[in-house]
Amino acid sequence: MDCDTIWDNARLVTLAGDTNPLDIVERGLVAATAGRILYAGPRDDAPELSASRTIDCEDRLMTPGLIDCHTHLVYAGSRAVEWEKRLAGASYEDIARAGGGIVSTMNATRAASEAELMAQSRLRLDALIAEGVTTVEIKSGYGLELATERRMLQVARSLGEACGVNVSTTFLGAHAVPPEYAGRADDYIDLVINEMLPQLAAEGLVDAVDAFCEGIGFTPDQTERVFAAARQLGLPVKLHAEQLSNLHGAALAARHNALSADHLEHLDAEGIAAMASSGAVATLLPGAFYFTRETRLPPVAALREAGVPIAIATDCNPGTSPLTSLLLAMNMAATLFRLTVDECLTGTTRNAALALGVPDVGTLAPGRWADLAVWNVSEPAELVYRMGSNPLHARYRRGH
Ligand code: DI6
Ligand code: FE
Repeated sequence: MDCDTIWDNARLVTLAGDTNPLDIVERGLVAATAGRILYAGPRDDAPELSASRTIDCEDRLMTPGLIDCHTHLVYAGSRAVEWEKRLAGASYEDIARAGGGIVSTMNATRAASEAELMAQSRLRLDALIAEGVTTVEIKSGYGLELATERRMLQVARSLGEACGVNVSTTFLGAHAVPPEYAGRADDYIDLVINEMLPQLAAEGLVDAVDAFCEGIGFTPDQTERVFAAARQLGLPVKLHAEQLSNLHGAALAARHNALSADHLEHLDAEGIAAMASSGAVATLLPGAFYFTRETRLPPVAALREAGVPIAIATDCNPGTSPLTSLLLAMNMAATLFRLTVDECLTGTTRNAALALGVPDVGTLAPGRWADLAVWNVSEPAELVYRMGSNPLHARYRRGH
């Protein structure tokens, strides 16, 4: 069988099986053509192959390219000074209610040109890529009006092309109420669902729709209206839910067959049951938990018991999680949330792909994109154990 590239002598973490969570192949080989995997399995069982390029992985560990399934990495400015106030005792909510928080990043992002947004955001994406990330979800939500929401989504698409990353864009117009709609949240939701979302969807800029269902965000009823508009446009939904309180957002998301419900520190048994029956992914965001010094843990044991797939992401954003390391996010998920190594690696590959509704990535299996990460380690635990060092040896996206 002719193929473009063979990666030989690798310990494959395929995540392609249904029995052993990581489904490791000891002396493995991957073959790819036109960017897609032809074979991934024991080198001794491989078909006769003739490749134009052979890469000897010298017994290194190979995983699918990592997937960061929840980021707000396109934005301008910084919230470091606001963070100093939080260190001195002000709460995230106090600052948001005083006009800081998301709205202060909104002001900086509205003022930034496309080139400035691109330059500032690329630094964050490059940091993720350096750790073997090949797929990233990028949300809007710092424009809160059509022109800047459009610019954010255009920059997200351009970053994918410029940096060789698969980008899933998510419209998060329902992130906060902009000052010009202060006290008129329902009117702002009218703008989001009747003008912004249809227009941006028609321009091909939207892969999914999200909302911030929270006391300082939007109510379940307002969230419901956003989801109904997404459904009318045939777009999948996901939700920031139960981050600071329990508004039963996860159950609402499950009722709308959401791809995922995210944060979930205040998730209850009703929400877990709803997610288990709908198949929604629980995307945990340990960076936000850590950075806001949250004390209430998401109900990991109950999610595990109920069979809800768990994903892990950086939630890279200037307010609650200025984190651009998915490896550190895995370490936090294990250390703070007590996830296992297997759950952490599954959560940034196979389950992260489920959370984005992108079937072509996240496992080493025939037909998937040849998005691969080769590591200078032999044990999967090494990828979760370290804090701050980067063991990536090589990254391939669609075979290159
Ligand atoms: N929850 C979060 O943690 C981020 N957005 C959201 O809905 C915070 C975004 C910010 O503070 O800039
Ligand atoms: Fe978020």
